[in-house]
Amino acid sequence: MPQDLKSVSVLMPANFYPRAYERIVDTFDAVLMDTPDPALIPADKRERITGMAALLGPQHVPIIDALPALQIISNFGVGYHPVPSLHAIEKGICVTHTPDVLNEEVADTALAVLLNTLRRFDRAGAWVRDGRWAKDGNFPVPLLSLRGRTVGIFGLGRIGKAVARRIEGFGLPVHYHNRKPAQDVAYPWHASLKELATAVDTLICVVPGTEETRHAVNAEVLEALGPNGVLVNIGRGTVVDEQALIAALQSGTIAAAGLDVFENEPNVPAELIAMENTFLTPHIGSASVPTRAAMGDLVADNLVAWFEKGEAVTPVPEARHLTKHGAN
Ligand code: NAP
Ligand code: 8YV
Repeated sequence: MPQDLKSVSVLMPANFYPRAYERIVDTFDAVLMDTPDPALIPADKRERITGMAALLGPQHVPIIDALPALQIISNFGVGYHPVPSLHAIEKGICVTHTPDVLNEEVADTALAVLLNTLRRFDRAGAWVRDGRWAKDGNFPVPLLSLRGRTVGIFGLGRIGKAVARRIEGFGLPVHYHNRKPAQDVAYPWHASLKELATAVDTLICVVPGTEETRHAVNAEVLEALGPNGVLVNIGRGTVVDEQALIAALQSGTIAAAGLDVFENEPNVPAELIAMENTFLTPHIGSASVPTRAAMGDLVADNLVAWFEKGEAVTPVPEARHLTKHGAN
């Protein structure tokens, strides 16, 4: 018999993303807690909390360990932090994420970051707003262009393919590197990231942040990209060795970088901020109200499906074997 969802206790940050917050508060017995500190879990809820919604990070490990009845964690975002997720899954707790609903939005952002890095529309806009057009004359013509480029995609998955379709629309060739060739595309595949970087002059990173991808974009890869090279990172900050990138941008090893994600968010190295040849955005890949609402709906839908039907809608690949039947 389906559970009365109002009797299901779900832990969630009080300042959670609006749609997810509203849906969870309306549907479940929501337990609100902004700081993930086990000491703050109300004593009468500790044994009762079976669901959790979060933007999962390593700080959640003690919370996971403090909730003996926890069955499912619904993560806001397609990328999921490997540390708390794998820790939870090892304990038999299902972890879900929000794939597909943000593909096109994030791909739009990737192209916006790439175009701004090359053509500096941000600074051109400020030139008008700051009255410099009338005062100082024409906006200085940018050195770089998208024209004639060959684009490499590191991580041709759901979002990577949406980026590739856009690049094709801009009339440019696409190459890629995944661990294995994708079945449904004809773009040239390269067996290593260095081989990809050698073949292209524009590298867009859309891989997840895992142990395997940590600092995959290093000094050697940047050297292979070359002096006309442009790096865009829309995946995870850990994928790029930031110190190697700073050195490559300072020395002219590559021409420019556009970054939406950083190693130690929200802290961005002062060197990257000070440089003329960087375009930086504060992790806004999926940031529009409609897309964040779709993500919020999927966060809530995963919890509802788990407690009503016994299976999540979009478990992360490592949790696909978990069902409510096998949980606490
Ligand atoms: P996805 O469909 O799983 O695609 C990931 C791709 O990366 C796959 O094609 C995979 O191919 C490849 N890959 C994984 N590990 C690799 C490795 N070690 N070496 C080479 N290739 C590897 O994921 P998605 O939905 O496109 O999302 C990708 C990532 O984008 C997310 O994990 C998240 O970190 C990031 N993201 C960022 C934002 C933002 O706001 N900036 C928004 C959404 C997502 P193989 O398995 O064949 O290697
Ligand atoms: C963030 C993202 O989750 O989905 C992902 O992996 O990186 C983004 O969509 C979102 O910005 C929440 O902070």
